[in-house]
Amino acid sequence: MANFKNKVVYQIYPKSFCDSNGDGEGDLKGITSKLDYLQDLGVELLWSTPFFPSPQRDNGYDVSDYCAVDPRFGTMEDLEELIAEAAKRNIGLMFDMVFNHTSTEHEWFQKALAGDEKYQNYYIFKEGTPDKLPTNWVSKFGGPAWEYVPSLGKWYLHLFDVTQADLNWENPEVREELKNVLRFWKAKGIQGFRFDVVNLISKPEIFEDDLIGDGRRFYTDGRHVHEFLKEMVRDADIGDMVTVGEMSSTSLSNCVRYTAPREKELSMVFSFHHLKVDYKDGDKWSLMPPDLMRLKELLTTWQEGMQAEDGWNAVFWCNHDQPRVVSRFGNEEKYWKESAKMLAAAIHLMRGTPYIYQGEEIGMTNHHYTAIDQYRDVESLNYYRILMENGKTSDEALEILAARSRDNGRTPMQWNDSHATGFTTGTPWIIPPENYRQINAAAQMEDETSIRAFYKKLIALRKELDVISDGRIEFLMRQDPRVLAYRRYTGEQELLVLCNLTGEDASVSVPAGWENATLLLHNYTSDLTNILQPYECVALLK
Ligand code: TEU
Repeated sequence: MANFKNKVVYQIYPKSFCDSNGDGEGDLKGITSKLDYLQDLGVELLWSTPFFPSPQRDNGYDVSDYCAVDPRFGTMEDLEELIAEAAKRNIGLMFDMVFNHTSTEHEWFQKALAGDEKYQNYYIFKEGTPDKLPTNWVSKFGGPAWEYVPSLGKWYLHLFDVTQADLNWENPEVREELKNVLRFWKAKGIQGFRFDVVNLISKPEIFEDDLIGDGRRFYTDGRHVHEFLKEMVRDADIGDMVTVGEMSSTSLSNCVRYTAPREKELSMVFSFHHLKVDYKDGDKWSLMPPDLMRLKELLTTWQEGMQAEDGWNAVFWCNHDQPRVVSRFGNEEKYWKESAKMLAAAIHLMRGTPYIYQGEEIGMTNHHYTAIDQYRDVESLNYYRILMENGKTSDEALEILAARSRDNGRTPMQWNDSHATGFTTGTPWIIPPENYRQINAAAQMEDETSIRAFYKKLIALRKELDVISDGRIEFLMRQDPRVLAYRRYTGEQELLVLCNLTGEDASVSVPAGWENATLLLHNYTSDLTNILQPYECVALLK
């Protein structure tokens, strides 16, 4: 099995990473041109979100051809060059497999629409009349999860956008098609795959109304999901690759099964419970300050729960669907540097494989847009309308979007302080935050105290110290609402990590036996005392 415990994965959102041809959108050649930057950082795996042909309703998560490159991102030759150039730098690629649904522009769906029953059976069609939805399930992007096709007299299921039709995994032909996609990309010499919302693939036998929720309990971690994953990994022969499943609203017990080596399913999983601690009543569109105690509890439960059963977490704060962590759980003004470093240390020293999302390593912040025409994301645009329909004013809806929009994570990578952050010579497809003149990669490259230098150190330490990549974990100071504290240990080494999650001083007592330990990492230059300063973090080794 591939070693993914001592590596750090860097996530690239190609559209916003680097534009090589001046059309305002990032592309594959742009990524290749930045490989030296990534090698210098020390990351050994790159996960790129989709660059396959797509109408781009959901920025590439609506795939119309799984085995080709969208011309807007380049050519197959560009991709092969990227793979080869990355390999020279000891960097492996992971591609994003969006197998829960296809774009409605996909050839399969088009054939289904034209009346071909073979292909209708690739999707989830239900006979009916336009006045009666098959079930009351709600789409993740708002509105009903079904769309009526008058020419067929049938509804089709779409858990996401209306242009993202859910595939019918119960059909063995569908599973075979998808295995062929994996075989195709594996043969190109990539190292791994990320599977989009892969715990939603197995739908129930009977489709019924959800009287207590939005329908997710009927298809999340569904009845055949473990079987389907096992079969896919075995038949496509990807058991030796690095695989990560994105698990929507999942449970710990399922994630143990997805990742425990004996199950032969996936290397690791993303779960999102810790990124909902600022959702009021669990609603993403209802603002509340983060509940730090809840955050600690969730991190503890998942770290310890996965460890007990030999499961493996992907550990992360940011991706292309999330607001920037320094704006969210840190302080992007007064303690920008300190809080960004503390948040990095908090997860990079945990048990699991850390993921860095482009720009996180330089402390990129939310964008703070003030007008709806600055937004691009289909979810944000839908919810702006829904929030207003539900009685919010435009200003209130914009305040919510500014905190919660997925576009916060999709602004151009801030390379330098020149035109459009150095991301493009043209007009960027989405407006960069104004702070790129201060916050950019160029400014941090030579600065040993930068956030980037701190990330670089964390990545290097994971390669050097088994206690970080492979040690056990035990949480300390569990009742303290301010300090996240844990101990990692192997037979030979021990690591103590203390992180002040707040913008206020917090007293700690360093546990007995640590007085003479080595100071491995610290985000303040002053001496360590038993008062942790705002967002102070420290790692001690013995
Ligand atoms: O996201 C899955 C998903 O459900 C969320 O992260 C979603 O964006 C959020 O819960 C809505 O509030 C994956 C991809 O990461 C995302 O970009 C795609 O839009 C989605 O699947 C559909 O493919």
